[in-house]
Amino acid sequence: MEKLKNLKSMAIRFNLDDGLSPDRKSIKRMLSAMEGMYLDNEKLKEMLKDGDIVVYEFYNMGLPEDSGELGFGTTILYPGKIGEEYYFTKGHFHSILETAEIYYCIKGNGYLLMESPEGDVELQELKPGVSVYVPKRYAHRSINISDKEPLISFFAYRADGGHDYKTIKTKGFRKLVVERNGKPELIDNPKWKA
Ligand code: M6P
Ligand code: ZN
Repeated sequence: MEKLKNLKSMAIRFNLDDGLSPDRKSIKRMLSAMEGMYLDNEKLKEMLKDGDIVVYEFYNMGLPEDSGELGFGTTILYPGKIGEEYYFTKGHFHSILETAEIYYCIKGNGYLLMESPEGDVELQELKPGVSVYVPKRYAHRSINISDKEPLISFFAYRADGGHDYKTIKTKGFRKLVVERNGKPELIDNPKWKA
């Protein structure tokens, strides 16, 4: 994307109901891009036979990725499950590990799952009006536990923080949030590779 030069202030609208912006194009994460990330990958492939779907979408303002700038926007994570696992975002460490991030939940109900390289796990509930501070060094993943509403949050982090997906893609998170007896439960990831 053409870098914005001589940056002036800008006003970007994010709809409080659906989280979408009329001022920017969103980045869509399709179910096909999540292959291998859910416990029940066979179920995912079966679902794909009925066609690909948007699991979540989010925004990148295309600001210069330097330490003085902020990356910000909304993430809209749609409701759904694959087997007993709720829809989630891929999850990532930041390329500059010492990069914190804030989330502010606008709508829906879910969790932010976080874990450090040393294996410390943090879980915070996301509900409208709740802001969550994601500490430096923690990978983070949003999880939507609603069966009808999207989980919509606003986020901000240092623009050059970057995204390291590799570690999570290969090892997954140590913990998963699944639905058991109609309720969300935090369980050990049986597939987690040390
Ligand atoms: C949030 C922010 C973004 C991130 C997006 C999608 O909106 O943390 O930086 O890109 O979620 O999550 P992921 O990058 O893990 O797919
Ligand atoms: Zn992040």
